[in-house]
Amino acid sequence: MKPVSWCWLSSAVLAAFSLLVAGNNETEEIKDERIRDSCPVRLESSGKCEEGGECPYQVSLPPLTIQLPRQFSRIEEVFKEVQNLKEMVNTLKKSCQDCKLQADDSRAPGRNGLLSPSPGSLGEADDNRVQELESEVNKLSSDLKNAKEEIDLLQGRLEKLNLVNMNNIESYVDSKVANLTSAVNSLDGKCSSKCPIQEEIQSRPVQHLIYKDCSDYHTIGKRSSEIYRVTPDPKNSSFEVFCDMETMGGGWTVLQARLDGSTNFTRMWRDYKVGFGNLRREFWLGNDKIHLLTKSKDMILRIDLEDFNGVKLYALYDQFYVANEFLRYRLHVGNYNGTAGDALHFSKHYNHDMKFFTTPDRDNDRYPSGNCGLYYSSGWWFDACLSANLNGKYYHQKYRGVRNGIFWGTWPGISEAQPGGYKSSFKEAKMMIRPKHFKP
Ligand SMILES: [Ca+2]
Repeated sequence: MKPVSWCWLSSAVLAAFSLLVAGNNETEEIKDERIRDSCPVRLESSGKCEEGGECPYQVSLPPLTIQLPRQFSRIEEVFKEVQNLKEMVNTLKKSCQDCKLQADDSRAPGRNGLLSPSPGSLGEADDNRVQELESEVNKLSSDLKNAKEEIDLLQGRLEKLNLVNMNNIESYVDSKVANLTSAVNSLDGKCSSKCPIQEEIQSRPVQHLIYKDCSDYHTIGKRSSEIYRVTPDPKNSSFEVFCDMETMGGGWTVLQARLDGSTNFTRMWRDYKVGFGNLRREFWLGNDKIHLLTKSKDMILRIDLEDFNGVKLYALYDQFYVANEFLRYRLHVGNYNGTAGDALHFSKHYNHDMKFFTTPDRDNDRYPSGNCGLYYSSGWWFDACLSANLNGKYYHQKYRGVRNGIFWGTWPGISEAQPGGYKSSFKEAKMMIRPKHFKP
């Protein structure tokens, strides 16, 4: 019974195995090989049969190989993937740990010297910084102060240089004007003697359509002291002047007149520039016009004065020229002659020659602490400040206080102390010019 059952068992196992193999659609070769290599099931006696007893049998089975379905092979892939995933997770985990460490690092105070110091040291450092900034500000402000002082110093030097340059320019212009004037005069002389044609032209009336000053009107026979129109410079427009055709033979162009106080002479730069007043009474002709008149020809200046005692004196200057506005109407006056004294060159300290024109609103004087024009209420070629001022206030009698009346420092007795500090003034004053070479 038992061997049969073993055999059956073997057959059943084989059948099952065959079924498994048949279930698998493997290739025929594998099946053939398996059949070839497989061992048959063997049932054999162990050879140690007991007398009258049963012999033990043993079953030898061939090595068992179970073919798993193909899908099972994916397990390996899955396993590999799981392995990969595991590695990835580990990597991530590690990097996450690193991250955390870095994050902790960045929170840690005082690392690498780049991070914020602790609150305690923060305040201290701020204080130090504030102190540093304060000392820097102090240093800068002291530097600025020094710079300002230097600038002031340089400005002072610059002003001096400007003055020096201005003097040079003016001297240059003056010398050129003098040269040109003498050249023109010499040409005039040549023409009158050696150029008959020119002489003919000169004799025509058209030649005197332009009257440069009052002497030209005198030349054509005008003898009444009147208002005439003159054109000292053809490039500039003509203007009216009052001509004195009586004093010293006439031909005088009047620049200034005082006789009754009807015109206020306390005026600003603009008024002195263009002129003001009434040509028939009191007036200032105007610095621009005076410049043009004295520029066109060499002029002489005559000053006539009369005090309230009826004393009449005069001062004559052989040279008189007033520069243009750019040169602040600088006065050039020289070669005094006359009876009133040379008040324009009173002394080394009171000298009006070569001085700029100053008005109450334009300080060009040599008095450093103030404006002479403002103090003495007029426009004039102030030094620091004056030994003459023909544009002072008109007083009808002696006056007290600041000597701001019409003043001529060389007038006899004018500087003598008056009882009660009274000062003398003038009843009349007049300034007029005529060409140096004019022969009435
Ligand atoms: Ca001054």
